[in-house]
Amino acid sequence: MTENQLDTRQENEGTAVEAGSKATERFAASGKPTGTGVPKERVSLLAGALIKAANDIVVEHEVTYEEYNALKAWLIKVGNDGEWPLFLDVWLEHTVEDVNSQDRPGTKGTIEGPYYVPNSPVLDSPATVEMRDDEDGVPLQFSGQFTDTDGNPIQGAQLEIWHADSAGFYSQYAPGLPDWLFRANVQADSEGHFVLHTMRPAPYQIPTDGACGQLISAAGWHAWRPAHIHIKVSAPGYQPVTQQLYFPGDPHNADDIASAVKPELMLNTTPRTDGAAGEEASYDYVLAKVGQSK
Ligand code: MBD
Ligand code: FE
Repeated sequence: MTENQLDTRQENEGTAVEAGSKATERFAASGKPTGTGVPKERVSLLAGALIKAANDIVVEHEVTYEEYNALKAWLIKVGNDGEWPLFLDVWLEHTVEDVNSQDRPGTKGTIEGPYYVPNSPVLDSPATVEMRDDEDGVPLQFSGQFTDTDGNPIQGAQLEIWHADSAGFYSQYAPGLPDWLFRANVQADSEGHFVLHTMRPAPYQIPTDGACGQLISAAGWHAWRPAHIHIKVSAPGYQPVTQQLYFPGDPHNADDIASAVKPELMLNTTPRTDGAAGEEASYDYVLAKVGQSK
């Protein structure tokens, strides 16, 4: 990116600190950080293991004082930039998700990431997500059906989606976008079918001007995620699934910075068969009952 392009991007998108502080606030308000439920024995075990792993790295790689102080300054910057949600969701959440979904039958999940917003507009299927009048990009008709693991249709299923626009920006995290742009909660019909009209999102670069971006450039990595649609599905009596769908052929499917791509999460698009503009794709959801495991 040239300096000019970087300036334009920051004007459109806001800064890492803006996006980071919103993600940090949102996490604080989400009800997730209660913490008090983790027993002392687990805290001691896990914090002890983490500290030991860090100490082992120092020994193995003979870490210098210059490197130690660079780490200290960087960790302070992660907090100042509000980028703990971004850092953790990019470099750690994928393993937490793998470990916690390994016994759940049905549709694969993947990470939630830092940009979910609850209480998006509730729309009955067939639905059209909020878009601007002059919205750029390729229209995408996304449909599917919810069944249980025996193939029976599920009633009362809903599908929350959120994704970036065709320039790679998320509403409520980049300035100047309508609050509910590309965010919706679609109610499937009584046979579990849903149809949703949206636009194909663009590949996404995590903010490059904050602490995470500093790490990426200091290490010579890249900041890209493949184009993806975030989805949370749920139905009464079933285990919810948080996932993302990706597009075959995206060069970043193979080197997602967040390590969140799985082969089961590819959305195969074809040109619309009814002559309408854009593409269509379908994806069926198989949900496990509460308590059901492999
Ligand atoms: C995203 O859109 C995302 O999905 C993740 C995991 C991290 C940063 C931005
Ligand atoms: Fe995302």
